[in-house]
Amino acid sequence: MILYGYPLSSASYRVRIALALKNLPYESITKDLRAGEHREADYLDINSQGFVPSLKLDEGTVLGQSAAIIEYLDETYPDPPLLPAEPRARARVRSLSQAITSDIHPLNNLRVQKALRDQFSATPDQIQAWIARWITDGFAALEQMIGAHGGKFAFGDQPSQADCVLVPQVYAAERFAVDLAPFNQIRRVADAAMALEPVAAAHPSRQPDADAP
Ligand SMILES: N[C@@H](CCC(=O)N[C@@H](CS)C(=O)NCC(=O)O)C(=O)O
Repeated sequence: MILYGYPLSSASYRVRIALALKNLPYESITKDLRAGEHREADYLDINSQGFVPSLKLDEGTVLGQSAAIIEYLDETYPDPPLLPAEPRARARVRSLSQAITSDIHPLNNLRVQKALRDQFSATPDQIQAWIARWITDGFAALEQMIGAHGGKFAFGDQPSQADCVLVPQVYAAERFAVDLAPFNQIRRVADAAMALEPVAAAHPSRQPDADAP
């Protein structure tokens, strides 16, 4: 499999964690977002949204959207599972994940930051405040959701899709100097996940092109 991604991209980081937890080998191709490589014609042929990640499967099919990729991996390589078998638990893991993938991350990704800067003349401080606002709002709700079951990880005592998504969002929050002090549950479960070697190996600093800004 080939993963098209970028070290600092949260959505790529999610898939790297899932691949690592399942111990699946893959080739990594970096698309440098700061250089606009994800908007070049050859990559738009692979991913018409111009987003990373994309996962090219052995027989050539290309999958986009990190959550869809993680669910595909889980269905194809079920051990260890990233979604619980029991439908209510499965739905809760998806709720936690989507609180980030649908409601926090899309407001803060690069194209939104660029639009704020170029179309609405936002300053770097205003962009930072925008990012912090949506992460803080979303994390306040997640803090309740995670605390409600009190497991070792984001949901329960095994790492799940929710951890694949939470760890990169915590990393992004730290990069953008968001105050995480109020979020004890989030920090607790993110630390537990990051202590696992496969999760640690997916960290941006440990990727082949880690020097990319
Ligand atoms: N919902 C998509 C989001 C993908 C996404 O926003 N990727 C970011 C990097 S984390 C990206 O490619 N941004 C490029 C841009 O905003 O121009 C997914 O989960 O895969």
